[in-house]
Amino acid sequence: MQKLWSVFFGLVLTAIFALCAVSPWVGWWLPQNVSSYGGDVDALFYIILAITGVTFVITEVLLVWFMYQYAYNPQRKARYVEGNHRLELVWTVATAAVLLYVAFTQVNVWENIKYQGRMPEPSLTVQVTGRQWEWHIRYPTPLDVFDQPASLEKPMAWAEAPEIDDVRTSNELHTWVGAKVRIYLKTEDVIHSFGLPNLRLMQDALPGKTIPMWFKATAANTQWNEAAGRCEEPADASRRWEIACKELCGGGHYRMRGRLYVHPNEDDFRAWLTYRLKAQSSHEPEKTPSAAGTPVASNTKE
Ligand SMILES: [Cu+2]
Repeated sequence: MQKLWSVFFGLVLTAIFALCAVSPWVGWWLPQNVSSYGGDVDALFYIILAITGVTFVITEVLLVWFMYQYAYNPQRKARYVEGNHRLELVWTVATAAVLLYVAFTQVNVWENIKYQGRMPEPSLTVQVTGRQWEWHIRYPTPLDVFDQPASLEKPMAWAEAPEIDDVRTSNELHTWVGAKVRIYLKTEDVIHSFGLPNLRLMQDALPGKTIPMWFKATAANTQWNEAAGRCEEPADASRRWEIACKELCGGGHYRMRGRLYVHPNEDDFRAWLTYRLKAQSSHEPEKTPSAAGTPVASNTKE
């Protein structure tokens, strides 16, 4: 009877392992990667998964085997074991070596994504502010005072000093394929986390701080439709790329979601941004949003 428990334990573990093994083929795996550095992040994920996965399987097999072999037996006396210094030394050193290996393997990827000094010169600067429970997103104006195309790159000081002709959206981040996007992330209230799973990018927003982050998208999922006054939705739902708050930030945390729109090129993006600029400078007095997260009057077309 005692041995049955080990069999049951082993069967549950085998079922869990089988579920993990099939998940990449049934769509329960990583979302599509559309980031220039996403491949490096995924490679680290697989290295760590391989190390922890193999260790997990070995320890669980041993555990089940010991449970079976040494199930309770009233005839057997417990043995007094003092420990084994050599064995303890071996597994301490081996664990330290694995951790050091992971630490050195990840350092370059981390620097490329997170170090300010390594961030490329942006082709587009965006300022994102989290608040309970939505993302406010601010772009530089696409037109200068003579209605000529203006630079979309702004210094960090712009994150602190909004300009009157900046373009604002709620919960919608737009960019184009190949653009090096610099984001200055802020929060108005509590800690939020700006998460873009398809870009393999996540950053906490901390009260009182302005935090730079960057990415370059490698695939498009929308196109500006000037006649309809909206961005085309991708037919395939898996190409609707999500922005999600990844820090539990209050009762409405679950609806603190947004969308990432990647236009095919800069002209298409500028056409959208120009439309939004004109819409927001000409619209009627703003209506009160009916609920947090609902776009204001100028956004109702989408
Ligand atoms: Cu949040």
